Amino acid sequence: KKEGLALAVDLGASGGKLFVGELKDGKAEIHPVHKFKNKIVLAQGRAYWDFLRIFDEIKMGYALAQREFSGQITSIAIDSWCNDYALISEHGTMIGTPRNYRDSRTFGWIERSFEMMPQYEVYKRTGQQFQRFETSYHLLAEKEQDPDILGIAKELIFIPDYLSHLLGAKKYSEYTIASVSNLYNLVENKWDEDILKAYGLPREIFMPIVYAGDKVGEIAKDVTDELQVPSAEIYAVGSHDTASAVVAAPAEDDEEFIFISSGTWSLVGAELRNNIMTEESMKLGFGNEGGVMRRNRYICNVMGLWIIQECVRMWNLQGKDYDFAGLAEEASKVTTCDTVFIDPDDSRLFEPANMPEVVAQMAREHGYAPQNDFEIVRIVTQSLACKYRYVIDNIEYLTGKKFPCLHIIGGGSQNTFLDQLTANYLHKPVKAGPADATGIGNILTQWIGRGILKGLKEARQVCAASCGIKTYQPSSDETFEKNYHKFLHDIGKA
Ligand code: LRH
Repeated sequence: KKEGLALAVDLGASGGKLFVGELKDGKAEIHPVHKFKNKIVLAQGRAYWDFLRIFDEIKMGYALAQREFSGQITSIAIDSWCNDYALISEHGTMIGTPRNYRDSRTFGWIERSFEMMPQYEVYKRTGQQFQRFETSYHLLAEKEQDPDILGIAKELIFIPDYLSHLLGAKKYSEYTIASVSNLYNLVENKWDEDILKAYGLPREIFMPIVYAGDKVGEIAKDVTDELQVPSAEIYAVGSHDTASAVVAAPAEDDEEFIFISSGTWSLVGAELRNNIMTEESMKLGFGNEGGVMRRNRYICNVMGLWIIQECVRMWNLQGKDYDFAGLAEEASKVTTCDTVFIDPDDSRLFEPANMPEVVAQMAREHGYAPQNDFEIVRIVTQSLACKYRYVIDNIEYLTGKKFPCLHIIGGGSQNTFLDQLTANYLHKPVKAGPADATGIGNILTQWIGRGILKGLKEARQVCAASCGIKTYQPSSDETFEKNYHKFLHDIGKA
């Protein structure tokens, strides 16, 4: 009998992945067992998730995994993007279909909320970045636009926690995902009653908190009967995918380090022991996200590979057949526009759109008309690398620390062109990998919860010993520094 087989369900905005983890001689063997696509579903201008299909894929993946591993998987945990939630009626039915965090209903709500409670008053409590897709703004919009729905809701459960509940777990909010709702008081470690009161939101719908590593239930009989496979224990891990990913950052020790969790978003941050909740930190756009084992992820969201994903979606609708690796390769050969930059965090890039045209328009505003698709990818990629440098300079300034290298984890770490450009602009070595950091972090956390690993330090040692990490050395070419200053000038930060 195999010991410790754990199944991770990792849901991202563009797809879900299931992995079985096996611990052998101090190394983690990670077996991908199921994969499916995920996307925004637009209906009458509203943006949703195809929620029940996601649940069904999880069930099918669980059955496949149990069959492949002869019914020996003994634990499962789910993580996903953050912010989005299901509302539950008094008798336990989901009300409606969960919205996608990019839904346009939150437009304007950041500013409107400051009239209910001033910005720094909120920051001193929640420590979060102010981004329009946060739970607080969705709830404010929901209350105004759909008061009946919030009126009958008895419970609010975040997406991964609700999926766990549908499998058989109790109802809860895991700490890392609660912490990024902008409604959770990080200092007092509880839902912030004053913010909820100021916003006119009901306190009763928010769930009790559990922590990553806690056992929260087991797969229910209706599910095992349907699937005809054995049950397994359900664990809470960092329900917020970024929290799980950072568990698998193969930092050499468990000291503080900088990272980019790179996927649809680029989460540029540092794992710290303390929170930084000063006004300056707020103004520079940093948030403090609750981490696994109560670490702090000091983070700034950069728009990330979403921009390229949206370009690819549009190009493929036009009948082109691009893949990410091929595009990055072609973009790396472009020599015509290496000093053309856009601000990847321009608000025009947030919602689904004809992205190649939006990027081209932004480039034209800086005096350059892109000639082809590869130039568009080149401009986005080098702008991302520069934005990373800008954020990391700010982290070093605000923490007063110098970090020797940068870890890039997540699917985006496979973009070798972006990895190398980041090293060049940052003048630091980049350690890229693991690509499946979130799934691996999810599994490592289950092992901590089950007492198989002692804690984060051991988890990271296992991860570093198991995953091939690729190092990119910075170039000594001085034009990168010169171009970086052009970037700062172009985005108005010079
Ligand atoms: C990444 C992520 C990120 C959030 C965003 C909404 O998947 O969880 O940390 O800010 O989705």
